[in-house]
Amino acid sequence: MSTTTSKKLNVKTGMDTESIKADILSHLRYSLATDIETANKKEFYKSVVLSVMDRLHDSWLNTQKEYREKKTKKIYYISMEFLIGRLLDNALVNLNLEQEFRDACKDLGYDYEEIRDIENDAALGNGGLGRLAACFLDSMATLGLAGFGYGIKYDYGIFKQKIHDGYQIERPDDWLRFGTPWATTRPSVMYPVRFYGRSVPYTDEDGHLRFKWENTQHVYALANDIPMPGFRNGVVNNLRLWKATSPKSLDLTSFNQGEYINAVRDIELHENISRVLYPNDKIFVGQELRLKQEYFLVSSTLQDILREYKQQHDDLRDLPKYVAIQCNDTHPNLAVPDLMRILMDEEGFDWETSWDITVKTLSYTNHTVLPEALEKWPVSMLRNLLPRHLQIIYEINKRFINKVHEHFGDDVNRVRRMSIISEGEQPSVQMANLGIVGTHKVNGVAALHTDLIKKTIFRDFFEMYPERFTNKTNGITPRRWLKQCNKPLADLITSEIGDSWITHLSDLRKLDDKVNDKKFMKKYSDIKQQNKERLAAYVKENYGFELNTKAIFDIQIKRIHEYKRQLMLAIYAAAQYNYIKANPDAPVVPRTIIFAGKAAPGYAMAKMFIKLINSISDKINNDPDMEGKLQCFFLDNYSVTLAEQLIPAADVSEQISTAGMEASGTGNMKFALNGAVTIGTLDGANVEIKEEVGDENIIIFGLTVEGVEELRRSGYSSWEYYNADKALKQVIDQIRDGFFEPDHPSLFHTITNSLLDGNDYFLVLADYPAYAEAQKEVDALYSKPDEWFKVALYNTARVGKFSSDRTISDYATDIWGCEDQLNKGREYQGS
Ligand code: BZD
Repeated sequence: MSTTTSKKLNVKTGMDTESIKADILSHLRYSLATDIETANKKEFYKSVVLSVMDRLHDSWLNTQKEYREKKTKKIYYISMEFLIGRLLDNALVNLNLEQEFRDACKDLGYDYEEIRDIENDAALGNGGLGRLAACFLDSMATLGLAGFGYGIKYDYGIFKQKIHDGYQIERPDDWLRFGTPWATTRPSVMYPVRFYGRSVPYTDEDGHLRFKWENTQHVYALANDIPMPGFRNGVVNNLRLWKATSPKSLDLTSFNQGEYINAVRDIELHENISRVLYPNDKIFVGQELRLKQEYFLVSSTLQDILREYKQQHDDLRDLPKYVAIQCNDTHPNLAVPDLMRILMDEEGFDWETSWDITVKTLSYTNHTVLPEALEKWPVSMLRNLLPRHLQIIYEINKRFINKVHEHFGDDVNRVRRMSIISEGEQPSVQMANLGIVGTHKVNGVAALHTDLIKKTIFRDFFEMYPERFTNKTNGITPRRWLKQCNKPLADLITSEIGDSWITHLSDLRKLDDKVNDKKFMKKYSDIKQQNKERLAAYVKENYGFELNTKAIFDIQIKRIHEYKRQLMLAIYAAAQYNYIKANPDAPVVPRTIIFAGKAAPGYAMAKMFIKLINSISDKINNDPDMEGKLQCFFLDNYSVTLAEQLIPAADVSEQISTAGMEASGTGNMKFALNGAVTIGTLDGANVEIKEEVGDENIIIFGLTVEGVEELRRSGYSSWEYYNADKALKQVIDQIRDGFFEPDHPSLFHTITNSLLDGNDYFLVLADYPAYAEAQKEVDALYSKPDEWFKVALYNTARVGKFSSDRTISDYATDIWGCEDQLNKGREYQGS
C-alpha cells in the first residue's frame, strides 16, 4: 500500500472538533493540493464540505445496503426541479455537528458563517414545486423511508435576477463554475436515452404482433449523486441528478472525414439537454428541448429503477409491491408510455399485464388549475421525437375512450373533454389526462385545491374514477425552515418544551400555554426584533439602504405573477404614501414593505410589476415626509438562501392570491411557523392555516372561491370599483398618469389598461377595499404589542400540521403503500 493511500485511509471521520480539523487539513493537502497557509476561502470551504461528506459516506452506503438486504419498498420522486438551496448548514444540522464544525473552522482561522456563505445555492427549480421536492427529500430521509429523488443536473439553474433602473435583467446562474463538492459523479451509472427513429412492427415467435423502436439517436445520461441525510437517524438517501453526455462512439465517421469541428459541435448539441432549467412556472411553452429534457429524465430514471429492481427481484409483475414512483406534476408523465414500452417491447409482457403494473406503480401530483400551465405536447412533435411512445399513447387513449363509452354512454362532448389526444388544428397530448388515466392516484396539494380539481378541470375524470383522487396538503421541513433559519427561536423553543418538535412539529402546541408567560413572551418578541435587525444589517451592507426596524416588516416573497397580486400590495403602499402626504400629522403605524421574486423572462406584465414596485419604492424612499413612517423595498435575486433570512424577520406574511388560483402555497407555512401574522385570502393552504391557528390569529379578507364565481357570473365591472373607492382611484390614476415615472408617463399603461379596460381578470380592484380594511386591522393589532405577539405565538404553536413529515406520512400511507416503513426503529430520541 502506498503511503498516500494509507494516509487517505487514515483520514479520521470522528465526530469531535479535533478529528474534523485533521480531516479539513488533510483534504486541503490531499484532495486539493494546497495547505492551510496558502488555501483561499473557496478551497477551505471545499475541504469543509469534503470532511462533511466523509461523515456521510458510511451511513450513505449502510443505508443503501440495508434497503437491499431488507428488500425495502423504494419510493422514487421524479421531478424536473429540486430547489435544494445550500446544503452545508442542513447537513450539519442533520448530523448534529454544527458546533464541532464551527469550532473547527474557528481554530483553523475561519469564521463558519463566512465559509457557509461561499456555497452557491443549487437553484434547480422555479418556486414552490421545486422547493416542495426538496422538503420531501428531507422528510423521507428523516422518516426512514427509502425515498430517492431523480432530477436533472442543470448546468444553469434559475437565472440570476439583477435590477437595472428598476427593471429585471436575467443573468445566467453559473452555479457549477467551480464544481460542487456535494455531487459524486458515477461513471458506472450511465444509460443511453433514445430519440427519433421509428416504430417497426414484427411478429414474435408466438405469433404476436410486436413493435421495435429502431434507427434511434441517443445521448447518455450520467448519474451525479447528492446525499440526503435524515435528521440524526443515520439514514442517508440519495438525490440522483442526470447529466447529458454524448455517446462515446460519436461520429467516428465524421472524424474520418475530417469533420472534427462538426463532431465536437454534435457533442455540444447532445449535452444541451441538461444545460438549463426552463424559467417558466405556470405557463406552458411547448419547446422541443423541454420535451427532450422530460423524456431524458424519465427514460434514464426508469432504466435505473428497473436495473436496481432486477438485481433484487425476479418478477416484474411484483414491481408495484416494491416500487412506487411519484411524478411531480405532469412533467415526468411520459413515464406512463415509457414503462409500458419497456414492459411490452423489452420484457415481452402483453398489454393488460403491462398496464396493470404501470398504473399500480405510478402516481401523479397536480400543482395548478391554471389552464395555461397545463402541458399539451403537439402530436407532431412527439411523432418525430418519440414515435413509439406516441403509438402507445394512441392505444392507451383508444382503450380509455372505450371505457368512457361504457361508463357514460354516447356523450360526445364528454369524450372530447376526456380524450388524452385533443383534436383540432394542432392535435396534442394532454399530459394531465395521461397522468390520470395511467396512474392509480392523483393528488391535489391542499384541501381546497383538491376539491377544485375534482369540480373543475378533472370533473369528468373524478366522476369516472373517484377513488383515484386524494388530497395531500403540502408541508415544509421544520429542520430548514425553523431549526436552521431561525436558530434563536429554535433554541428558545427547545429550552422551553424540549426538542421533540424537530421531528414532531405538532409538539409546538405546548407553546400555547406560554402566551401568558411574560418572561417567555419577552424573549419571543426580542427574537423577532433581533431577526429584523439582522435582516436590516444585511440590506444595509448589500444595498446601502437602511430599513426601519421599528416598523412592521410586511413581506411578500414569491414568483411574480398576476394571480399572486403583488400589484395589490404595491397599490396599498402607494395609497399609504398618499395618505401620509395628505395627513402629515396623523399618527401612522410605521411599515416597511419588502418584496422579492423573479418574473419569467417572457412574462411582460410580471416584469412591468417589478418596475412599478421599484418606481413606487423610489417615490416613497426619497420623500423625507415618509421618514419613520413608510418604506418600500424590492430585494433582487430571490432565492432559498434569501428566504432563510427574510422569513424569520417578517411580522406580516402576504398571501393574497385571487381565491382559487394558488394551489397551496408553502411560503405561507414558513412565515406562520416563524411567527408572522398572515394577511390572506381564503385560497390554497391559507384555508387550512386558518383552521389550525384559529380565526382570531389570521387576517382573512376578500372574495372566496364561490364569491369569485358569483361575481364573474353576475357581471364584474372593474370600473365600478375604481369609481367607488377614492384612495384606489387616486393610485390607479397616478400609475396611469406617470406620477411614479414622470420621465415616461405612459410606461405603466399596460397595467392600468388590464385593470380597467381589460376588466381586471385577477380581481385586484374587487378585493382592494377589503384588503385596505384588513391592513388597518394589522395596524391596530400591531399597536398593541402584547396582543400582536400572542397572535404571532399562536401561529408558531399551531402550524404543526404543515410539517412535510406529516405530508410524507400521508403519501406513504395512502399512495405509496409503505406505511410500515415509517420511523421503523429509527426514531430520533433527542440529542
Ligand atoms: O407548487 C406551485 C403552486 O403554485 C403552489 O401553490 C404550490 O404550493 C407549489 C407546491 O405544490 N407550483 C409551482 O411552483 N409550479 C412551478 O414552479 C412550475 C414549474 C414548471 C412548469 C410549471 C410549473
